[in-house]
This record gives sequence, structure tokens and C-alpha cells, in this order.
Amino acid sequence: MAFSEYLDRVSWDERLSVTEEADKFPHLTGGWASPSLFGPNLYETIPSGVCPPFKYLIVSASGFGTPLHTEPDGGSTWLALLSGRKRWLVFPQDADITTFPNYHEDMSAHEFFSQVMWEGVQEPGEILYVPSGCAHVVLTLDASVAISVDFINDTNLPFIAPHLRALICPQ
Ligand SMILES: O=C(O)CCC(=O)C(=O)O
Repeated sequence: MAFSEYLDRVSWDERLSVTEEADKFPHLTGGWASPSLFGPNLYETIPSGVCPPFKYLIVSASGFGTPLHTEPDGGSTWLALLSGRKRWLVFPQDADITTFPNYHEDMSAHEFFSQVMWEGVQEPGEILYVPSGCAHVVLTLDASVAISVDFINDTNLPFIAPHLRALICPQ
């Protein structure tokens, strides 16, 4: 598809960032391995027919924002920032994020910020780890290129098992 055609198909917000499955661009995304710290990624063992995408190339313009979310299948994520900077707020697994999108007069700034597990600016060359089930919101501060990989290992397998069961053996 021509880039101009792609631009016609996506909304204005989406034009600020392109997230694609990394394997589609082996010449850009090949030649690297997951940090050994995270251990073998069990996503690699799921048959390709049922395995959801889990490796992404993310190219974003300055100002692009990714709203508050957790990874859809419950996996953990690491994001390696190759260029540019990203600002992050990461919440703990037990944060009640369902209350955040709305304005709550009774939630003080102290209460809100006390729920943040980590906030900071990721610099180029840094890898950020987001544990399973931790909601996060991300603002791209400079035009940036990143590789993001969702992963399952023995630390988060109990958390993700129900999602995996539904994926592999749909009712
Ligand atoms: O880089 C971004 O804008 C979002 C990254 C993210 O939220 C993720 O990989 O889960």
C-alpha cells in the first residue's frame, strides 16, 4: 500500500504514530535478541495460527500519546527506545484504572499521584519493563523509533494463564 493511501485510511491521531508487527520488517527489526533478563518468551512457543502479535515496531511523531491501557492478553512488555524520548506513567497491577478516565472531584491530586507506581522520561538507548497487568500511559516527547515486545515467562504465567486458555481453547 502506498504511504499516501495509508494516510487516507487512518484517523488524524493515528497519523502521528505507526505501530506494525516487527516481523513484517526483518531488514529493520531483525538482528536483535530479547534481553536475557526476561528469559525465554513463551509467546514463541504458541502455534503461529493462534498466537497474537507480540513484537512491534513503533514509529511516533513528537506529541503522540498512547492512552491508559494494559496489554490486551495480560503479558508483560519491554520497550527498547532506539531514538527520541517517551514520558511514562505506570500504575500498579491493583490500581483501579476504571475510575481514571472520568473527572472525580473527590480524588485529590495526592490520592491520584499516590497510585502511580513509576513516572519518568525514557531516554534513547533505554529499555523500559512494564509488568503484567500494570496500566500505563505514554507521551512521545520527540520523534521516536522503538521496538516493543510482549512476553510471558514463569513470573507472569499464573497471571496470564486464563487469557492464554481463552486464546488457545476458545469456548
Ligand atoms: O510507545 C507508545 O506510545 C506506547 C507503548 C506501549 O504502551 C506499549 O508498548 O505497551
